Amino acid sequence: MASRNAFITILGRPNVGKSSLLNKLVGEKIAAVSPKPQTTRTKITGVLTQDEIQYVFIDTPGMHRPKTKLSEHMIKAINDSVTDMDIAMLVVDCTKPVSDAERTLAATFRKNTKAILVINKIDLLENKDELIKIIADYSNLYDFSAVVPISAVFDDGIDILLRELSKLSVEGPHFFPDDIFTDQPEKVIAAEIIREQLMRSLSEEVPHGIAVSIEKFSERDNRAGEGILDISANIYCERNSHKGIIIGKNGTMLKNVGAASRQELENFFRIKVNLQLWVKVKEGWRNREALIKNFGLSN
Ligand SMILES: Nc1nc2c(ncn2[C@@H]2O[C@H](COP(=O)(O)OP(=O)(O)OP(=O)(O)O)[C@@H](O)[C@H]2O)c(=O)[nH]1
Ligand SMILES: [Mg+2]
Repeated sequence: MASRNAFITILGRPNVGKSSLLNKLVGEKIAAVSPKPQTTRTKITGVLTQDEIQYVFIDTPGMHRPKTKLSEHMIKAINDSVTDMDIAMLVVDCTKPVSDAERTLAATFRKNTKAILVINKIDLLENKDELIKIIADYSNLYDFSAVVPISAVFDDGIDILLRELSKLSVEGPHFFPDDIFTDQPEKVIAAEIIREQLMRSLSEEVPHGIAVSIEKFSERDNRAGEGILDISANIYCERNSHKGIIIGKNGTMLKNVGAASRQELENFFRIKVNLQLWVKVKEGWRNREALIKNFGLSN
């Protein structure tokens, strides 16, 4: 059969479950997920090849009103993704009413944009009849090719979503090797795994002001001949007081984040990991272009 492809941009407001859905679709945890809005900061590409069809998913940061230079870069990442977009997947949270973020995103769709409305978190609906009104409200935004209610966490409706996406695929080459699921470098994935744990463990403004950079990433054999991956990472925060919070009383916070990160890193890289974390301060880096660029967060 002739090969086909589908380039799909995942859009939506913060915290609706875009990255959770991306991970579910590609079957690997490639994007950080957390209960806090604005977890995703850059475009993340995920790839799924099923027989003749290759799906390329672009996860984007949640659409929000920018408050820092970093935020402006995040919005730019969204805007860059919607130009030349073939297929849009607008992800919404069924427990939230239509917001300006969805209106703004739908307004970027051109007449010929094929868009699917994905209504996520349906596991949270007590009464499934509520879906009818939710679908009607969101359907006013655009003439969607399909509307698919799902639960990314409970793997409900994902097969139906893929079937709808397959209908929108077009004849054409596979742009990635068939066995690849992301084009993100391993170091970036490692940094995101650590940042995800920090997002989950810290509260208020602290996690949003964190950047993680991998200083060492190398494999060796220990004396028993077992493979070990040595990873050393710097955790940057915006203030001295934040540094204290990240390290925690007697270093417990950092120790717990380190233990949880190491576990996740071992799961992902399927090798024993030796992890070292260092906390450093870069005053107000989210408003400093050079540092944003340095952390790989500018487009
Ligand atoms: N109950 C429920 N929770 C979900 C579902 N999908 C995602 N979540 C949760 O919603 C929260 C946000 O998920 P993310 O995948 O990080 O959301 P996002 O849209 O990528 O968020 P940003 O990157 O901040 O834009 C996490 O706590 C997820 O576990 C779902 O189907 N059901
Ligand atoms: Mg995300």
